Amino acid sequence: MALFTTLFRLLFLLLLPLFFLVTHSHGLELNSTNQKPKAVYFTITKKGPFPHHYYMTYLRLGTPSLQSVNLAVDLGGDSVWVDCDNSNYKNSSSFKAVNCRAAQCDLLRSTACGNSCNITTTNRTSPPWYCSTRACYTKPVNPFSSSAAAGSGVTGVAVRDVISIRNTADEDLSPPWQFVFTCAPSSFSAGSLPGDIKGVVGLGDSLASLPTQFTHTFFTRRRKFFVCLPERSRGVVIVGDHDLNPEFYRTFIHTPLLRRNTAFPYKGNESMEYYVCLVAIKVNGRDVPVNRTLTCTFDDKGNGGTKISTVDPYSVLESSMYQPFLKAFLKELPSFSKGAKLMKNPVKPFGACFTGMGINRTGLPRVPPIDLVFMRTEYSNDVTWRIHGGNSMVRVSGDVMCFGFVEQSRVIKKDMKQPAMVIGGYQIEESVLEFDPSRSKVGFSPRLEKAKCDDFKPNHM
Ligand SMILES: *[C@@H]1O[C@H](CO)[C@@H](O)[C@H](O)[C@H]1NC(C)=O
Ligand SMILES: *[C@@H]1O[C@H](CO)[C@@H](O)[C@H](O)[C@H]1NC(C)=O
Ligand SMILES: *[C@@H]1O[C@H](CO)[C@@H](O)[C@H](O)[C@H]1NC(C)=O
Ligand SMILES: *[C@@H]1O[C@H](CO)[C@@H](O)[C@H](O)[C@H]1NC(C)=O
Ligand SMILES: *[C@@H]1O[C@H](CO)[C@@H](O)[C@H](O)[C@H]1NC(C)=O
Ligand SMILES: *[C@@H]1O[C@H](CO)[C@@H](O)[C@H](O)[C@H]1NC(C)=O
Ligand SMILES: CC(=O)N[C@H]1CO[C@H](CO)[C@@H](O)[C@@H]1O
Repeated sequence: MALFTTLFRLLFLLLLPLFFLVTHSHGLELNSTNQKPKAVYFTITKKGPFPHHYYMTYLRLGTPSLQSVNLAVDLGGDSVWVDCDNSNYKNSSSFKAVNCRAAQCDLLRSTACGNSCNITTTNRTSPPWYCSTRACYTKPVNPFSSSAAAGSGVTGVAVRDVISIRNTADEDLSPPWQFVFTCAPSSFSAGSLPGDIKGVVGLGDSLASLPTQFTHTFFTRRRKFFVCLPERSRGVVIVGDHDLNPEFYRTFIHTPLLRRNTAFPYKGNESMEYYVCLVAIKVNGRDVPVNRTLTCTFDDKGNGGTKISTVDPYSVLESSMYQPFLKAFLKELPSFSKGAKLMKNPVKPFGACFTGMGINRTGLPRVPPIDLVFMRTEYSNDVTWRIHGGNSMVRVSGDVMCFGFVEQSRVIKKDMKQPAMVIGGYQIEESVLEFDPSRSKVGFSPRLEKAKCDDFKPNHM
């Protein structure tokens, strides 16, 4: 069974370039082959009020004019979905429904096949504009919904349409490229999406995620992408073979990806998310107990491991690790920031907040450095990634700063697999993360010196 699944996946990966090749030659003009970039570039902005910030990008889709749709970035998301009832992306003339017998339908892990032209709901009297008589029904993940996968039944229809993309020099790349995603009805998001977000861009380790689709569009072998989440200005997702300045690249640490699907080798149990193995935490160089059974392995329900997430605004630790971690931080703090006073009632969702925190000349809080130690790769010892004040402390208001890590029991997510630790968005802001699922590893840069993902462009670093 396991072997079968692996073969199945492999076969898809091998055939994938063919599907995209076919769609290109189908009524679309290829301008010239050297239009094929080595890497494509999407901007990320940070949105939302404290404490529920999120990271947004936009895709430009459809015809007659490309419509810009704001979407949340979900690092572990398995595909891309758009609210096609209630967004700028509407009534596109270049849209094609993916036939439920087509291989692209399998990419989106279709749940059913049927006629979506006679579906009317309480809020809709006419068929959806993206209806199809042989619709490929899909059930994408809505990470903002409190219930996993928004219940049962039909949730979306797989479609294909043109997308505009840019290279790392921020130039539009002709010709219009084809992209496969899910059109979900408004009822799917049902008010769960923050701000003016109209869907989700998944960057997961899956066949239909944004990085995978573009990798195959450009026929590069290696599935690889970089993410830099912004603290304030602009961040980036770069998909493709992006050559970094070797000097900068030497500052990266690398650790293997943990595969949840090795524990659960059945279709449907595979992890599209990115997990790593955290072997130790150090505060100011002193060890905090970490239970590796929790942070590096999965139990028979799939709970455990250390997940990297762009949907969780802050890092989350299982209680048995959080408490000693916080204690160690409080113990070391006075030697960095004498005037810091612990507040009686911390601001939710945090466990400890302070007034009178010292600030150094660069405006960063003076706090003990936190080291996350990850499992070694084949070629190195265990690797250490350091978190400084800019990523460990959250300024809540005026003089109030909070320890930017959250205890797990305070966070409730129904029906979701519960990692032992989540490395959340705030902690990875202004660092470059490299995801290389084809070599099964993740890289972390230190926090960028001028603290600007904005500068993360080719030949600039
Ligand atoms: C093809 O590319 C050339 C040069 O890059 C450009 O001038 C031209 O407008 C493009 N044609 C189309 C149809 O996109
Ligand atoms: C959608 O486009 C079709 C033609 O492509 C047009 O007949 C129809 O009126 C449009 N519907 C809306 C709601 O704009
Ligand atoms: C839609 O129409 C098809 C064919 O007429 C029918 O088999 C199917 O049950 C209908 N679906 C719904 C939801 O009404
Ligand atoms: C239907 O519309 C009402 C009001 O416009 C809204 O409150 C409700 O959530 C919608 N229901 C669905 C399933 O979208
Ligand atoms: C680590 O966690 C596992 C799973 O919860 C537990 O069985 C084990 O006793 C823990 N080990 C330590 C040293 O706390
Ligand atoms: C300020 O503190 C950060 C760590 O919080 C450190 O990386 C940086 O070098 C410090 N800057 C100065 C000027 O002391
Ligand atoms: C742990 C878990 O989720 N196991 C599921 C893996 O997938 C099979 C088939 O879909 C289910 O039967 C298991 O319950």
